[in-house]
Amino acid sequence: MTTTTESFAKLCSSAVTDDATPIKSLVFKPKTPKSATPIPIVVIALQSTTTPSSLIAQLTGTKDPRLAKDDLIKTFFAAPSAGEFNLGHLLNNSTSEYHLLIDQHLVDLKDSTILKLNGNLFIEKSKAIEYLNELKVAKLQSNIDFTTEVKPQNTSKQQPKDKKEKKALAPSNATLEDAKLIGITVDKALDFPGWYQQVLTKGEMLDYYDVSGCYILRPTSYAIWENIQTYFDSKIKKMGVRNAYFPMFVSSRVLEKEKDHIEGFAPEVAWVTKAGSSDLEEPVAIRPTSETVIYPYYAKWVQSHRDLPLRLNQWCSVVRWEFKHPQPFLRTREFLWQEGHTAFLSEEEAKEEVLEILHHYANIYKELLAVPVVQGKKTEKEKFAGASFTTTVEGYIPQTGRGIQGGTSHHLGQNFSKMFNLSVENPLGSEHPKVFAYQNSWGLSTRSIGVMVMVHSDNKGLVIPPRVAENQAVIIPVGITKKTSIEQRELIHESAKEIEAQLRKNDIRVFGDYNDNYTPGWKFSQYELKGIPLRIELGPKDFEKQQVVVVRRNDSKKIIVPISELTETLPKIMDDMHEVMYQKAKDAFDTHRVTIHDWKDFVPTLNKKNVIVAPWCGVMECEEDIKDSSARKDDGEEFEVDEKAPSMGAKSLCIPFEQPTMKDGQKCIKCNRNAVNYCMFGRSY
Ligand code: 87F
Repeated sequence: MTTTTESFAKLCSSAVTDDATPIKSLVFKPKTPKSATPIPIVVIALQSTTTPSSLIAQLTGTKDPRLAKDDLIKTFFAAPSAGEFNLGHLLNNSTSEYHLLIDQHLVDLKDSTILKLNGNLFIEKSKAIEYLNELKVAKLQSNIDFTTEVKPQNTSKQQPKDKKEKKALAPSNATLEDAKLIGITVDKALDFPGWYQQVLTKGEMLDYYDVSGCYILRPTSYAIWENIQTYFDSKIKKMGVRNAYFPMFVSSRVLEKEKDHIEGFAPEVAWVTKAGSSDLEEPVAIRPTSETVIYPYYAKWVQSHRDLPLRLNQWCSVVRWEFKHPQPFLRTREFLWQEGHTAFLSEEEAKEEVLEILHHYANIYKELLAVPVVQGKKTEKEKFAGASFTTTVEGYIPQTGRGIQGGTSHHLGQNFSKMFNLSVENPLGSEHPKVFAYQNSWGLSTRSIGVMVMVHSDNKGLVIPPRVAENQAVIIPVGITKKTSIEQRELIHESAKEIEAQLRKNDIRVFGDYNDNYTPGWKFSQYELKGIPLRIELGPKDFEKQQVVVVRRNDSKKIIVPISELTETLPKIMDDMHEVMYQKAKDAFDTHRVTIHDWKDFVPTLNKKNVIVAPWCGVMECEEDIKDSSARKDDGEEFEVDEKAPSMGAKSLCIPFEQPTMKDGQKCIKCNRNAVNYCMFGRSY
């Protein structure tokens, strides 16, 4: 036995358990040219599950996979033979990739189920899943439904020629079998990045594009952005902010004006250097943010203190040519945002606005996206270099245990007004020195949509909070069979259409799906995948009782509602859903935001997917030390196996406005200095 399989053996027991569920571990080898190295396919399934190789081929995009012979299994996993191969041998391969497919029936078992492996080894299901999840080089696909029918290849030869044949291939016959292929095939808990990609693309939120780091926002996600816009736009207009639009191009001369602050960002600035085939005389930059575009005009427009405050906002896209791994919504080379830029005569007014805006940001997360955030101030190290201070809303992604910045509101003091000469005569008289304006800038982007998806969506697809969903409800006629008379069928369709019109009149965003070619079951899966908050089912029996069945996407709760009460009940159901979704997310954040006082607890706590609140001295070198010292996944007892993939260190996320009470003489979590406040630290996006 090798050392690695020994560590797997520790998870197992050899005590015979009579009612254990037997599982099989199979290795397949796809057909490859002789000169190529095959990528093996490992299938972990219940003994009772049939695992057709045609489906395995389709899922892995490989050709003709066959059960692998002993030599391949020896080479890849150092197992003595195919017959003796089990989960433990996967640890022997830490360098070359392989596919790993996990049976849905296995994932669906209770966590405490005891699984029987070959070699008379027994392991608890939860431990096995956790173990599989940690495997580094596996291309993991989980929740595989091995009963799924394999889709025929769509070659022109196979296209149905006449109407009769066409009908035979219509979805009402393929029904749920097809839905299973179209649905999410990756478990959120097992392969979070793979799950995120599937949820977004199959949910029709977004599509990939042929420029790396750029994505298409499809109507479903753009509608969410529009709802955020409508909400925030009305809030800032009430505050006296006006919208405007400035050009997207910045001359190098103007961009240079902000030299000190731009310096660190310079590598990310994208430039237009050509028109057609000829070089531009002077290249122009594409705005990464608009301070340098806007402030020269503020200086021009503000001539007297009566021209202040000047408060403008623009909705636009910006470009930052990131080189880090792009992630839809979270890190993209072009993204949509709003940027507010304001100038005041007094510092107090400006500072008041910074917090008011931050409060609106927190409410976009809480009241629209049902996502909890912590409000606070950035440390000197993490603030925007051009700001006198930066405030932020910080979110949390449970599956990765990482913090994520959700929006920032900066007080710029007089830093920019002095640079751009944005000044007015002193209202006290010309004998007094001129006053430079006090400025703020603030921004929130489409990243917020990514956070919302990561927090709420599940293995059935998107879960969109009702207040931002493009469509809040879908009406689906159900229970219509061959025996249902034409009259009855028409009555149900008409009633559904009436309900639709009535709800729409009351500003509920609803549509009906009356397509007879698809079964209700197929439609249910489709709208679950797309995250429509409510499904309204209307069948013959419901019609008789003048009621509908309302099903909530977030928790599958079913509620019977009299048709006459639907318009008043649906908003209440949606408010309750929102509350439940928010509370669930808040519980996750609250239980994973851990207050500690000893450095020895820092890394182990961090490694349990927590963010940390700890007393801190406020010294930048100490913050850097915390980041460096937490960079490796060392929980104090065991070092990470894969030295090449060290986990990132913890950054300071913010100094939360809501502070635990500080004990007299409390020391910093890391150094010997006295603590000045509690700071939230975490691995972050
Ligand atoms: C990337 C390239 C060039 C961030 C950049 O947060 C410049 C920058 O100035 C840059 N990335 N920033 C800071 C943006 C500050 C501020 N701007 C207005 C905001 C909110 C909206």
